[in-house]
Amino acid sequence: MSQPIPDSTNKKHICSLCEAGCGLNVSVTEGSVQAISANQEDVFSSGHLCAKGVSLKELHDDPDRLTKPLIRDGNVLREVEWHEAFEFIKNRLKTLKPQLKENKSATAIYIGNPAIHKIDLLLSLPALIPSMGISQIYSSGSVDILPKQLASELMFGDDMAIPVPDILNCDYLLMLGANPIVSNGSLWMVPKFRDKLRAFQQRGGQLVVVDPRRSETAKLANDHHFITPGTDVWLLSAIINELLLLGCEVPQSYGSRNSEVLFQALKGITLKDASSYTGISEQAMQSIAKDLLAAKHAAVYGRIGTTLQVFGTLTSFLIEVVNVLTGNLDSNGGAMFPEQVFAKPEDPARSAQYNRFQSRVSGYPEVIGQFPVAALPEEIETEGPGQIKVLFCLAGNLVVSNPDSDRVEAALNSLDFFVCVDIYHNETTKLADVILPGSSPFESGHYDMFIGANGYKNTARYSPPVFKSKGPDEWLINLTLAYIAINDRVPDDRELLDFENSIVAQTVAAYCADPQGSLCNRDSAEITQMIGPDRGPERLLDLGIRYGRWGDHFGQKDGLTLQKIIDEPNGIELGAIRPQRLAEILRRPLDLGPEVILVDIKRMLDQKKRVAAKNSYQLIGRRNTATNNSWLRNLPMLSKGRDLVVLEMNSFDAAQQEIFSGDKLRLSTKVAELEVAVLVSNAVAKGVISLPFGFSEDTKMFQRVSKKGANYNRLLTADRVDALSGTSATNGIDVLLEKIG
Ligand SMILES: Nc1nc2c(c(=O)[nH]1)N[C@H]1C(S)=C(S)[C@@H](COP(=O)(O)OP(=O)(O)OC[C@H]3O[C@@H](n4cnc5c(=O)[nH]c(N)nc54)[C@H](O)[C@@H]3O)O[C@H]1N2
Ligand SMILES: Nc1nc2c(c(=O)[nH]1)N[C@H]1C(S)=C(S)[C@@H](COP(=O)(O)OP(=O)(O)OC[C@H]3O[C@@H](n4cnc5c(=O)[nH]c(N)nc54)[C@H](O)[C@@H]3O)O[C@H]1N2
Ligand code: SF4
Ligand SMILES: [Mo]
Repeated sequence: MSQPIPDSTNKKHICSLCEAGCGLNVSVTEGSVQAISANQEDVFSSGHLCAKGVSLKELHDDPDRLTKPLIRDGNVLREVEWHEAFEFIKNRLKTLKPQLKENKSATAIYIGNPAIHKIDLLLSLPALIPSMGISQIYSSGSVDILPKQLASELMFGDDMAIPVPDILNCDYLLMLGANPIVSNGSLWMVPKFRDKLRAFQQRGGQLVVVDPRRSETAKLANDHHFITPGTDVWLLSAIINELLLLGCEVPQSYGSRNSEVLFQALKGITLKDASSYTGISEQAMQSIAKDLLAAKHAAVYGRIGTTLQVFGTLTSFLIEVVNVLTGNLDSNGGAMFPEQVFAKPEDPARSAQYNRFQSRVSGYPEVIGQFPVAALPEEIETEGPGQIKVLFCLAGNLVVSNPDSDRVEAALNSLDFFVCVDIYHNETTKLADVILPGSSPFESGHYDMFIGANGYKNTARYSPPVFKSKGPDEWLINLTLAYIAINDRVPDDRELLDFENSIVAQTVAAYCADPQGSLCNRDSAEITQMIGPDRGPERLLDLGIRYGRWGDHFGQKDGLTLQKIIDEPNGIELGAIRPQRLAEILRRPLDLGPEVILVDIKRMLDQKKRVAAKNSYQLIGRRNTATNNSWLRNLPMLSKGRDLVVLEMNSFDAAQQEIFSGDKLRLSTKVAELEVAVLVSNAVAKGVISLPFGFSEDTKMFQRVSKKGANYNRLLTADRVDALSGTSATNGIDVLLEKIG
C-alpha cells in the first residue's frame, strides 16, 4: 500500500509464519518494534503465541534480512538500487526473448511456502504467470499438500475441499502422521491446540495417534501406536474392512458412487496382512474400528506423515473414506468443511484438474495445473524442446526443502537466468542471478486465504502493515516483473499504476462474467470504482470478500467488505463450522472408487514387504518449535544454544550396535552421506530413525550464527514419490547407518 502509515504505540498484527495465524499485539515506538505479545481478544487465536511469533521482532530487525536487491557480477552478488536490478532483469529477459519464443516451455516458477501466507505474492500470481510466459508451475505443494488436494479433487471434484476435524464437538479423533503440538496444525488451523485437546479429553474425548515416532502430540494422546513408515494404507484398509464386517454401510444421504468397487478392491486385505505391514497388532486395529463406530462423533485426520510418503494420495483418500463410511464426513463433531470468506469465480467448464498434461522427461501427471518438484531437476538438466532455462523462485529454498539437494543445486547453477524473490541470502538464493528482497512480515497486510478454508471455526481477519515497506512491496515487485516481461521496459510510477489498474479491472470483469456468481449482470466498471482501498493486493482481496458467501455483493446485501474487517482489529466471528455442506461442495457425485485409486490399490497389493538390509533404517522427518521449514535458523532468540539437528534412534537398535547418545553417526544413501549426532530414545519405533529437515552445513552467508546441521533432503533421490501425485516421499527412506565416533 502506498500511503504512509502513522506510528502508534500499539498495533494489531496477524503472524504469517504458520497456519495457526495468531493475532499479535505489536508495540512500536519511533518506527521500531519494542515488544510482541499475544492478542487475547483475537477471535481466532484467542491469545495463542509461540516462540517463533515472538521472534518476529528479531526477524524484522535482522541484519541478515535483505533490504537491497543483489545482482550477479561474475562470481559475486552485488548490492544495487531497485531500478538497476529491474534494468538488469529487463536486459537479460530481452536477450533471452528469441530463445524463449522458440522454446515455449522454458520459463518456470517455484512458489514457496511463505508465498501461501502473503497476499502480496499470492494475489499477484495470476498477473505474473501469464505475463512472464511461465508454462511450468512448481510449488511447495508437491513437498506438502498435493496428495490431499488430489484426493479431494478425485472424491469431491474440488481440490480445496479438505475437511477438518470438529475438535470442539468430536468424541474420538484418530490422527495419522501429524504433530500439531509442534506444528500448530496444518490444513487444520487450530491455534491453542494444547488447550483444545485438554478440553476435548476432559469431556471424555479420545485422541489416538498413529506415528512411527512418539511425537509431542502422541505423548498427550490417550493412545499411541507406532507404525512402520509408509504403511498407513494397510491400516486404513484393515479399518475399512473391519467397519464393513461390523455392518457399516455408506449412508445413502451422501449419494456416493463406486463404493462397491472400492470395497471389492480392498476385500482381500486381512487384519493379519495389515498387521504384518504396519507393525500394529490385529487387536489394536480392531479396537480402532470399533471405537470409531461406537463414538457419537468421530473423525480421522492425517497430515505430513501421510502425504510425504509413497502412498500419499491413497492414504489421504482412504482417510476420507473412513469418515464417509462412519457417517462422520460433513457431520457435526466429525470432519467438516469450513466456509471461506474470500472467493473466486467458478469456471463452469472446469474438468478434473489432474493428468491433463504430463511432464516432459518422466511423464509426471499434472495436479491442479502444477508439476511436482520431483520433476524440476530433470526438466532443467535434460536438453531438448521444453528444457527449463529461466526460473523464478518466490519465497522458496529449493536446495534445502526439496529432495536430491545436491542435484537441485547443480541444476539451478546451470540455468540461463535465475531470479529469486526472498528475504535471505541462503543456500538457494546464493545461486541466483538476481535476488529481489521481499518485505518483512510487518511490512505487508495480512489476510490468510487458507485459514478461511481450513480453520477450526469460521472467522474473517485482516491486519494492515505495521510499517511501510522501504522498497517496493512484493505486490509491486511482481507487477513490475510482469510489466517488464510484456513491455521490455521498466515502468515508471504512472505506468505501473495504470498496469495495476488494468489488472484490477480485468479481474473484476472475470468476476462479473461468472454466470453463477454474485456479480453476474453487474457493471464491472462500477464495481471497479467501488473497490477499496487505493492500491495494493487489498483491492483484489476486497473484491473476493465482497463477492463471496459472506460478502455484501457490492451493495446487494448487508455483508462483509474488507473495510468492515479492517474496522474490527480482533477479527469477525462467523460461527462454528457447519455440517451438511456437501451438496454445495460436490462438483460431481461423491466418488469412492475413481479408476486411479483402484489402480493404486493394486500397486499397494503388489508392494513387497520391506526386508531391512544390515544396518539399514527407515528415516523419517520432524519439525521443531524453533525453526520454520528451511528458515529462522539465524535468530538468536530461537537459537538458545540448543542442538536441534539430532538423530533420534530407538534404544533397542542402539544397544545392538553399541551406539550411545552423543555418538557421531554417518547416514548414507546412494546419493549422499551425512554426519549427525545421535540421541538414543524410545520415542521412535524400532528400525526407524528421525531427523529434522530444513537445515544445512552451509551457513556462511549469514552474519549471525545460524544453526548448522545436516541437510536431510540430500539423502533423497527425486524419483521417490507418491505415484499418483508425484509428491516427494521424504519419509520412510532406507538409510545405511554407521558409527564414526
Ligand atoms: N524432508 C522433508 N522435506 C520437507 C518437508 C518435510 O516434512 N520433510 N516439508 C515440506 C513442506 S511441508 C514445505 S511447506 C516445504 C517448504 O519449503 P519452501 O517452499 O522452501 O519454504 P520455506 O522453507 O518455508 O521458505 C522458503 C524461503 O522463503 C523465504 N521467505 C520467508 N519469508 C518470506 C517472505 O515474506 N517473502 C519472501 N519473498 N521470501 C520469504 C525464506 O528465506 C526461504 O528462503 O518444505 C518441504 N520439505
Ligand atoms: N514449529 C514449526 N511449525 C510448523 C512448521 C515448522 O517447520 N516448524 N512447518 C509448517 C508447515 S509448512 C507444515 S506443512 C506443517 C506440518 O504439520 P504436521 O503435519 O503436523 O508436521 P510434522 O510435525 O512434520 O508431523 C508429521 C508427523 O508424521 C510422522 N510420520 C512420518 N512418517 C510417517 C508415516 O509414514 N506414517 C505416519 N502415520 N506418520 C508418519 C512424523 O513422525 C511426525 O510426527 O507444520 C507447519 N508448522
Ligand atoms: S503458532 Fe504459528 S502463527 Fe502462531 S505465533 Fe507461532 S508461528 Fe506465528
Ligand atoms: Mo508445508
